[in-house]
Amino acid sequence: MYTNIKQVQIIVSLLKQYGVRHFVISPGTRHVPLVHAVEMDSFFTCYSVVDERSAGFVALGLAESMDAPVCVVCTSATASCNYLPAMQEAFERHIPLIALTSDRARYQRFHGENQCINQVDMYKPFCKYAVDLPLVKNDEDYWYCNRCVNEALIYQNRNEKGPIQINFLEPLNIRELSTFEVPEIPLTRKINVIESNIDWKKYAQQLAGKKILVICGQYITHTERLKKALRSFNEKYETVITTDYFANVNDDIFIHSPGLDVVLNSSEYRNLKPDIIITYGSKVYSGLGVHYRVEKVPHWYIDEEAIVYDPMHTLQNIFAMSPDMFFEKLAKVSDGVNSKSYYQLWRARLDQINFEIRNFTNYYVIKEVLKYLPEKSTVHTSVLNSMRFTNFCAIPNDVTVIGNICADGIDGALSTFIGQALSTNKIALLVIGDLSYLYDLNEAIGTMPNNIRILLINNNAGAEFHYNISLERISTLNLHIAAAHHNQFKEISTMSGLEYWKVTSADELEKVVSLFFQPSEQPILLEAITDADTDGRELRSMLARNRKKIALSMRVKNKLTRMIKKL
Ligand SMILES: Cc1ncc(C[n+]2csc(CCOP(=O)(O)OP(=O)(O)O)c2C)c(N)n1
Repeated sequence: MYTNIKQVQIIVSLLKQYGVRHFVISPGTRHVPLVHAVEMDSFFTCYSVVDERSAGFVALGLAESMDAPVCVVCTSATASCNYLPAMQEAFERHIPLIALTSDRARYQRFHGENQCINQVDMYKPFCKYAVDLPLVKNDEDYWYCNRCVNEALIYQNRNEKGPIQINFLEPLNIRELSTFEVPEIPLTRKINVIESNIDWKKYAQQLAGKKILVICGQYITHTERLKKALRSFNEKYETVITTDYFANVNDDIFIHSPGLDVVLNSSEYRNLKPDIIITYGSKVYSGLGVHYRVEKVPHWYIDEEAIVYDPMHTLQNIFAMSPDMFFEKLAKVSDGVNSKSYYQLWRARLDQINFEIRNFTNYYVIKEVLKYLPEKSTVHTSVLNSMRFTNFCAIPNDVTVIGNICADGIDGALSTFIGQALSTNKIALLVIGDLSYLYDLNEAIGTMPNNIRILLINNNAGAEFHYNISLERISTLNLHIAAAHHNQFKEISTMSGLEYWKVTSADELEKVVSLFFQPSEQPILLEAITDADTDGRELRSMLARNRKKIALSMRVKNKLTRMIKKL
C-alpha cells in the first residue's frame, strides 16, 4: 500500500515515467510517505546512508558511474544543508543529482515550527532548477504540482545536465505520515519532450481526422519557409489557424480572431471545440485556448528550447524544434485532405462578428485613425484598450504591430516606441492611453524624429477599469482604481517639439484625420478627448451585441417556467 498524499504520488509517478530508479535515503520523519513509497516499489533501488553529506556524495558517485539521475532524499532543515557540497560538485561536473528535500507547509514556516529553515532555492548557485511544491488540496494545486515536477525533470536534462531540487512538504496531519491506503500510485501526466529525430507518421496518425486548432503566438519570424509549411499542413489536416496582429504573420491562411474569445457563449465554445490545440510563439495572446481548459483539450506546444508552457493545463507534448520543421514534417507524411468543414464553422461565426462603432469613444478614434495608416508603417500600442482596439481594426498586411505584450505594463510604451521609431524612416505610430503616457512622460521630452505620430487617447482615467469594473459597481472607481485626473498634454507636447493637435468630437476628428500621416517637419501628437465611463460602457455593449443567447433545451425551459410559477 502507498501513501494517500497526492504530492508524493505525483513525484513517484513522474520519477518512474522519467526512468529515475536510484534513491540514496537518509533517516527521518518528514519524508516518510515518499521513502515508504519507493522502498515498497521494486522499480526503485534504494540505499541507506545516515549522514546526508555522505549520501549526497554516494549519489554523486552512482550518478556519474551509471550516467543516470540519482535521487537523494532527507528530512528537513540542516539535513538538507548537508547536500550542498555534493550539489556544488554535481553542478560543475554536469551530474544529474535530484535533491528531494522535505519541508514544512508554506504557511507554517518561520513561526516557531521546529526543524524548519528556509529551504526554498537553497542551492541556488549550484542548481539547474528548483521547485517548491504546494500542498495539493484541489485540481489547481494538482496541476501546479504536476507541472513543477515535470519542469524540474525536463530542465535537468536540457543542454548540459546538472542537479535539481524538488522541495516537497510533509503532511499537515501527522497521522498521514504513516497512512498507506492506496494500492497503486496513480499515473500522473508526463509532459513529453519530443526531439526532431522521431517517427513522424506516429504523430500524423494522432492528428488524422482530428479537428485541430493552431494558435499562433508572438515573437516568431514568419519566414517564407514557415508560411509554406503551414499552408501544406493546412491542406492535409482539418485545421483552423488563428492569430492576432501582434503575431505579425500576414498571410491569408490565418484566421484573424481577436474578440472572438470574449463573445462566444458556452454552447458555441462546445460547438467549435477542437480535438487538439497546437501553439507556437512566446506569448499566446488569444484567450481561446484558455477557454478550452475546462474541456481538457490536449495541447501540443512547439518550442526549440523545450520550455514548459501550459496555459491550458493540458500540455501533452513539447516539440523541441522550429515550427517550420514541425509543420513541414507532418505535412510530408500525411496524404489526408482538409475538408474545410471545421474551418467553415469558425469562419461562419467570425463573419457574424460586427465590431462597428458609431459613438465618439476611444475605440471610435483608434478605428478612424488606423484607416489612414500608410504602407509599411509601424504601430506600437500601450496595453489593454489600445492593444485590444488595434486588434479589432483592419490593418494592412505590411504594417508591423508591436507592444509590450508579455508583462502588460503601462510603464514603458512611449520609451519603447521611441526606441523603435528611431530605427526607421517610415511612419511610426504610438496608440497610447493617458495614464500610460503620464507614466512614461520623462521620455516625452527626449529626442523625437519627425516620422513619429502619437495618438493619445485621453479619457482622464484608466478606462480599462470603466470597462471591466464600471462606476455602477464601484461608485468610487475614479478616486484610486482608475486614477482620474484633469490633465491635458498641450504644454508638454510643445516642450518636446511635437506639433499638437486636439479633437473632442467625431466632426473635429474627421477634419484632421486624413492629414495626420502626411509628411511633416515635426512629429505630431493628436490628443483625443473621450469620456472614460462612455468608453467602458460602449465597449461592454458592443461585445454584448455580438454575444448570442444560449439556446435552452425544452427540458430546461420547462423547468425554469415551473420555478418561476412557484415564486
Ligand atoms: C506598471 C503598471 N502599473 C499598473 C498597471 C495596471 N493597469 C493596467 S491598465 C491601467 C490603466 C491604463 O490607463 P490608460 O493608459 O489611460 O489606458 P485606458 O485604460 O484609459 O485605455 C493600469 C493602471 C499596469 N498594467 N502596469
